[in-house]
Amino acid sequence: MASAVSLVVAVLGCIVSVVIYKQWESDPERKYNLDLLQSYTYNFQQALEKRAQNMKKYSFPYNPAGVDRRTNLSLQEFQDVYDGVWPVIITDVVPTWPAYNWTISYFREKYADSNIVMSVANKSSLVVKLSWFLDNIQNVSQDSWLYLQDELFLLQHQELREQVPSTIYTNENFFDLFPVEVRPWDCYFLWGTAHSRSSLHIDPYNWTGTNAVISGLKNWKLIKPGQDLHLSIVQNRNCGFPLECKKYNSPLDLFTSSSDIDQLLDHIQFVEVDQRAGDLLIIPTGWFHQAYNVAPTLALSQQIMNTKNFKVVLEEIFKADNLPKSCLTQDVLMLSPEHLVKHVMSKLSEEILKKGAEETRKVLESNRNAKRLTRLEAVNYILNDSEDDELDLENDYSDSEMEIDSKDHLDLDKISTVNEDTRSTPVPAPGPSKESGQCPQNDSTSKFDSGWSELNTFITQPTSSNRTFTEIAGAKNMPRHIST
Ligand SMILES: O=C(O)CCC(=O)C(=O)O
Repeated sequence: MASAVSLVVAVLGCIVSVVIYKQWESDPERKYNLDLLQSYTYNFQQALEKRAQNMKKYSFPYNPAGVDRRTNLSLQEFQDVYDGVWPVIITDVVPTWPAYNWTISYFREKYADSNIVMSVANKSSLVVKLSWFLDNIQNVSQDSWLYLQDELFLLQHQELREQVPSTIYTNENFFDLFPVEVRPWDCYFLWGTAHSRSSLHIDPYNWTGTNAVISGLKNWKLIKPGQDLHLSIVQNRNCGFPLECKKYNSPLDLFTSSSDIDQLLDHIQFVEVDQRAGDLLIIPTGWFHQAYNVAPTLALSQQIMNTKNFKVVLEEIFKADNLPKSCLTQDVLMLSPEHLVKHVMSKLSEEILKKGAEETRKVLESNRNAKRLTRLEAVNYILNDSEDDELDLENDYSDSEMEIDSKDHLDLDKISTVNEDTRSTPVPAPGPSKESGQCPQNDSTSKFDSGWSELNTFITQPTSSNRTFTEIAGAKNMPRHIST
């Protein structure tokens, strides 16, 4: 009798344990970060299906194959239908920005003499006076165009940066939790002549990109994730940033007319959209994109890492060997996205942070000290159209054109100061011991790293074997994107 009771108790005990375990296992909070610890894959197909479901909650007449133009879009609907999955144009935000009033005459009056980084038909990047660009803004052709692409211009002119406020769609941004030394610069100044264009790329760390057109007109080709095998992506390239990332750029120019490009465009799924003055385009993680300026166009691009894409971004950071996943312990399972990002950042080595501070200092200095082209030099350079003949003017301080304008002077200390807030925030899940910010590689915990190098972060169908693409290049002194 006693043994029968023990048996029943044991069986009941087992059943209860299984039920409790099942509940624990299916608790989304409990398993929140398990996928990241193992091998994170963003399932685009699933995200599309969820989007289709979510669309039913709202009455908007969506264009499921195109880019919707939205006003009064609630944050909830943005998150349900677009964020992290499908591009959208918001039409009622940029017109409220002070920056929307920027004109050529405003820049001529206040910044004519400022140094700015310019690329010439995607072949090379130079530093010129802004007035030089403005003088030549109409002086271009299909093959010879100019594009100011400067990540530091607004950083160096805080009074301009302040005219670009945040939006409800971009308020949550975990890049703010990155140590300032490795935090991506946050407002890319893009002023292109007619015919200028970006490369075909995915943004660094596969972030979500935003692009605000202040004046002019852009045409975009945005390629649905999962088709990278058709895009001749240059393999095995890194961004070269202190916080490294994989670079996914294509040499293809979707805005040239050739039978190969026409065939490709017949074959792949992409959306084409015009972005007018006042439009804010939000490009989700995983979408290759290329922009073409139909007319002279002034735009600002920024980046978001938020609840929808933070695992993709973190995966890219791990993938580029900035730190091993073994730095993270099982304890991170329960962390909120925000705490998880802080935790990963707290594991970056001092070496990476030092490199970040040093790079920033060097780039700012070289930009400030750059020799600027004289009008004749620039015209000759453009006319010579020489692909290999890159000008290396940044370090040539001997020319009489060199000037350091005190009005452009930047407070370097401010920029390279460690973000005490982020660095000192206690994180609930201490990993392996961290000597001076370093996370030691520990083979005994490498189970989390298994299959790491072959990891596919982005899938579109359950059977596909697509690689994750997060890309960017960088003009030689511009550690961010869109050059080839
Ligand atoms: O406006 C452009 O030229 C493209 C910008 C872009 O793709 C980016 O900032 O990632």
